Amino acid sequence: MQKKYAERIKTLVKSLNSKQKAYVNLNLKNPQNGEYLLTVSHLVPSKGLNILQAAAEVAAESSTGTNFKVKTETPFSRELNALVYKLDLKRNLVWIAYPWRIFDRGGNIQNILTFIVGNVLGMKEVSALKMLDVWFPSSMLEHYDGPSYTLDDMRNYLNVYDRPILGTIIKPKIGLTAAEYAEVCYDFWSGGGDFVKNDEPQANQDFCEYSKMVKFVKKAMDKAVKETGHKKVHSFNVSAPDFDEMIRRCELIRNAGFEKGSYAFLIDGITAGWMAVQTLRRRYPDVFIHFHRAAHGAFTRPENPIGFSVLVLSKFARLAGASGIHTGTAGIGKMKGSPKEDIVAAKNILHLAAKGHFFNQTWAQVPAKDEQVLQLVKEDHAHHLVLEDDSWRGMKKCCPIISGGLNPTKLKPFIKTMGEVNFITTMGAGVHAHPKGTHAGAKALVQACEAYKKGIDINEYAKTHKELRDAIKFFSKNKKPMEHVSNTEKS
Ligand code: CAP
Ligand code: MG
Repeated sequence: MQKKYAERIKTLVKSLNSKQKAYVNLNLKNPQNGEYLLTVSHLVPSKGLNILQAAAEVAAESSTGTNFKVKTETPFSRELNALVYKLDLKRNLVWIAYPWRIFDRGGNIQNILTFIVGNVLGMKEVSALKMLDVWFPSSMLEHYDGPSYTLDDMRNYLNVYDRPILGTIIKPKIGLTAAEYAEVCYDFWSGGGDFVKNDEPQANQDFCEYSKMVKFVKKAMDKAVKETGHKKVHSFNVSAPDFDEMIRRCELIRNAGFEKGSYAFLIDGITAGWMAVQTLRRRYPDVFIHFHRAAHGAFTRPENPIGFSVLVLSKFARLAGASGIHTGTAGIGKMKGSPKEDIVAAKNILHLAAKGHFFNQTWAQVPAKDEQVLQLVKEDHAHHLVLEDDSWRGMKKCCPIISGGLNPTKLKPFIKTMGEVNFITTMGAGVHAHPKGTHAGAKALVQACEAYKKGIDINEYAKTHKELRDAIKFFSKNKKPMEHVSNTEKS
């Protein structure tokens, strides 16, 4: 079997033209030596090409090349070629190593994505090209921002440690006046909820003028904090037509009297773009940067043969410095998803090390095997001579934000699927469709969380908690038809 496979590989290599040969090295020594960003993609070649020829064309187009070998190449430029270094012919998988020095200096995520999932997604040479996993060497990580204000900071602010942060999105998605919007915020916070977010398209609409919305939310928050004795957070959507307007909205919030920690900046990272995400991270390291991923489906849906996975999107969000990104409900809510996709993504952005679909990623900035550096760090640890802060230890965590068709009856099933409580959950309809309204919806969510923490079955707990009882009755009776569709099923 091995022999036959080796023969097939040899034939494929022989089929390469001189240009393609420069983008293939199936004997690449130690691709994880720190020089390369590594990717693995599912690739189906278009008619007339075999998988290695198509992969070589992808490696060329996504690094130094184009469709013909050019006379202007130099020995140095050839050193920067991306290299196809591994194939799995059975599963149509290709591994490509990118010398990460080709990327714009200064930690630019937009530039990396323009290289590796830019033109190549439109190439004639492939009929399917989906990046499934990506691997960053430790040596690369220290050049990228990573998160600054994290879930831990939010937990400290809210004094909430042993459960998910309980949130909502104000619904209707759009159409409330600023005062009506703030009322709903108050109803949720006074019902015991921690976190409210603007919905992803909420901006500066004429019926809900931005500065008024901010002002009224502040009033609602102050009232709720006073009455409940608990801190609250509001995530304001600062996505805007241009950077100046985005910053204006941020400054408007920062000058509205909110205390540090009580507000987050939400950015529609796909439609507003990576520069917006990184601008917010760099300008406001003391604020939770909330990456909403509206439109990600164009790249990530499982039935979509062209694009990249939720894992790849989420890992780049952490690299860019998002404090949190939506990672999906593993199919428990209304959106397409599966534990294999959504939970793997959530774990990879939350922890210092995690298994991906193909790579084990550590986010430590000191290469584990680099004895000398580790020795230095040990000394520093003892004498604080070399490094001031401990960010060398690793890129800070990025918080999974779990949302989309959830309601109190789905909280425990999701926690069990996730296997931990380190996430923010935001339930829109799951709170505001409650038969007794938002305040009761918030109480039902809090009660569902209490039941989970006490290890009491939710139906048992509902016997003595009427808001939860009403929620169970309503959401169980009104199961959406799509909820019965198994989430791994191809749509
Ligand atoms: C959820 C939501 C979120 C989606 C985003 C919505 O509302 O506000 O934007 O969850 O999906 O507009 O649908 P509901 P994802 O709670 O009422 O469903 O988190 O998968 O990116
Ligand atoms: Mg939304």
